[in-house]
Amino acid sequence: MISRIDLRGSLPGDLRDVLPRAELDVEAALEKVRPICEDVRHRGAAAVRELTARFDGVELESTRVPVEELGRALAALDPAVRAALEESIRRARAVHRDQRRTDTTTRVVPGGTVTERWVPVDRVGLYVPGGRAVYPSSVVMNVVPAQEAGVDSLAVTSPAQKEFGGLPHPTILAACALLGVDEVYAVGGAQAVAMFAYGIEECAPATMVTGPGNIWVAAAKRLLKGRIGIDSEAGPTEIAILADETADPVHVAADLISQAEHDVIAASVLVTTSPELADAVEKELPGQVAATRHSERITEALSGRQSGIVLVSSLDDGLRVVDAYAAEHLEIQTADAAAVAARVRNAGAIFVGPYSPVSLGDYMAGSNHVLPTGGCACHSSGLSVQTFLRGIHVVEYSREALAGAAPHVCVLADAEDLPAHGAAVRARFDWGIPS
Ligand code: HSO
Ligand code: ZN
Repeated sequence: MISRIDLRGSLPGDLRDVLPRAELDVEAALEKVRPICEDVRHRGAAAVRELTARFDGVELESTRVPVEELGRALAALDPAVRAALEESIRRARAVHRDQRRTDTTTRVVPGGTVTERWVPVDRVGLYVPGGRAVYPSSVVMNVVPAQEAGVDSLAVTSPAQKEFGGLPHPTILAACALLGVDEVYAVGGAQAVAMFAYGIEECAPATMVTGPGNIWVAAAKRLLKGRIGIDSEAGPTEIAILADETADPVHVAADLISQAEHDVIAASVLVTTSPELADAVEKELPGQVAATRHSERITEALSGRQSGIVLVSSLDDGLRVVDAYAAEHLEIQTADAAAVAARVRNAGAIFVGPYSPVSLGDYMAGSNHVLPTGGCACHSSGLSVQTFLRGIHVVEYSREALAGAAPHVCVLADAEDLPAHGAAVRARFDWGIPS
């Protein structure tokens, strides 16, 4: 069911060539998405309504979901789901509140200061997928950091669903209500991203669009990036587990399966120093897979070339492998897991020890579950308060402080053959630099 890669000899120079990984061809979707975005740009709400009729089979009177529908969805929400969402929000808020930045002022010289001022973006549009993947937890993970960053205006959009009378999925609406978001649209796909980027009659343009989506949403985000800010492009989900002989094969198998449940192209990778553990996990998988609801999807994900068990000869090699892979989620199930985790350099999030499975992080750890995929964890981080902030440098120098810097400014300006730069300083001292 799952392939093996034996790296117990010496490790290859570029590990990324041998490690399993899914590819998503967003580039190919760009040409299809371009006319959709142009249409929304030029014809606004009329285009969004036509595209919704064409792609979702729903005739919308208005793209905006009436506020009463949010209250209605919350009233009808299963109380256990409500309680779990409330606890998830509470924990996420606690973690994200601590991420808030305070402005810092550095006195560079007497009379010369640079302040870094943190300012939230004005307006965020959050995309929430519909259809097969209904993730109210992702509404929490996107909305909470934006709110804690101090974003004033927050709108959510999710595809219109025929079976719910043209509204987004009711659990999504209820999650919005719990989070205090009352601006919600029933629009999905590339047209939703274009709606936020350009604005339409009933929806003001947003400064940033975040949230996961299908390939059309990813392509529209790539196309419109620059006009709008985006979070990282969400690819298929990944779990890597670094484990030694102390790991419990039942837990390891369950965790590999848990993320394979998302998608047939989801990736589950075990990196281990223990051939015995590898054998035991391989033995464990079929039974657990057969016993779970989405066994077909999971089987396809686990047997795909993006998943596998990688054997290494030492924990050091294992660390090199997981660093090269730069997983979205990395579990450490080894002896002294905290010390091993401290040595990891590349991962979206790290789950340490036997009682920190990825599923905990998906819903209830307080951490964010929107994380970099596809190896992007070597240069990017997951969603956080920082995603929604800009650090603005505020420079304030007195006459004396400028005089002190002036000779150096003029020398560097001349060295770059930009004498007018130096002149802008000299002009303030009657074209001479005071000594
Ligand atoms: N594991 C997914 C998030 C998620 N899991 C939502 C369950 N619901 C990507 O981090
Ligand atoms: Zn998940």
